[in-house]
Amino acid sequence: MTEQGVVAVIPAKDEAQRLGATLSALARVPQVSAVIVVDDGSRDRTAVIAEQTGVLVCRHTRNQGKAAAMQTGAQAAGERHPGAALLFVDADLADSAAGLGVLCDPVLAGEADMTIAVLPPQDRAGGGFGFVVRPARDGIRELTGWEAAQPLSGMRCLTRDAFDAAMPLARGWGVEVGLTIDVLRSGGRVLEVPCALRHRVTGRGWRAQVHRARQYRDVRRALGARRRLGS
Ligand SMILES: Nc1nc2c(ncn2[C@@H]2O[C@H](COP(=O)(O)OP(=O)(O)O)[C@@H](O)[C@H]2O)c(=O)[nH]1
Ligand SMILES: [Mg+2]
Repeated sequence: MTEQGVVAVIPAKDEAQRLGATLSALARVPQVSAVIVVDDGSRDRTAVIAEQTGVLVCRHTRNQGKAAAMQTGAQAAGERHPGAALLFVDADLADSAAGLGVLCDPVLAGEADMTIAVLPPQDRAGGGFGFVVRPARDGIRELTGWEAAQPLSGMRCLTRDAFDAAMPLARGWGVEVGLTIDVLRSGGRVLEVPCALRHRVTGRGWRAQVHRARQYRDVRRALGARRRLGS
């Protein structure tokens, strides 16, 4: 395993249906030298599927949220691959995860401290998504002057130094907005990179609305905490 590559960290909750395809696609990305799945208290076979592919699996016995899972994965990565860049990957990308290489290149080349994937339009628009995207984008602009096309995008590659500068992470679903602001405030160069990724579409049912409401709450909290810290 070479340390020239990046360590992929996949936070996963109840992703048994799509994780297998995501892992096989990731195995075809040459820039990825190791993969860590963090099973965040799943009630399905997520952990078993990850273990069967031979990647490192960290388990939370209880659900702790996306940010906590990312932190657990990053810590395991730091212990086994000190100094390696990290690639955060959502578990629901399935085959399209094979397109993540372009996200790693600018970081490995030293041209960016963090890259963020910009996804093409998805098959169906998610219900009320703009309701969280807009405050996230406005908050990042207000606090850093930086304009994000997709402020909530979860696929990110960053250097170890950039990650460490952003610790502790904002909780739950505020983690992406927090990372962007903290990396920029620490002087990091952040770059959005178009990536041909597809993920599960969040519909308009009550579950989706609950997801969006939680996302909204966590984004507001992440922004509030960073406003208090000042710029
Ligand atoms: N650790 C953790 N990850 C979660 C949780 N809920 C969802 N995820 C993961 O976070 C990623 C994004 O979730 P997803 O439902 O696709 O959200 P969306 O893309 O914003 O609609 C996926 O990899 C999920 O498995 C959770 O409670 N804890
Ligand atoms: Mg998704």
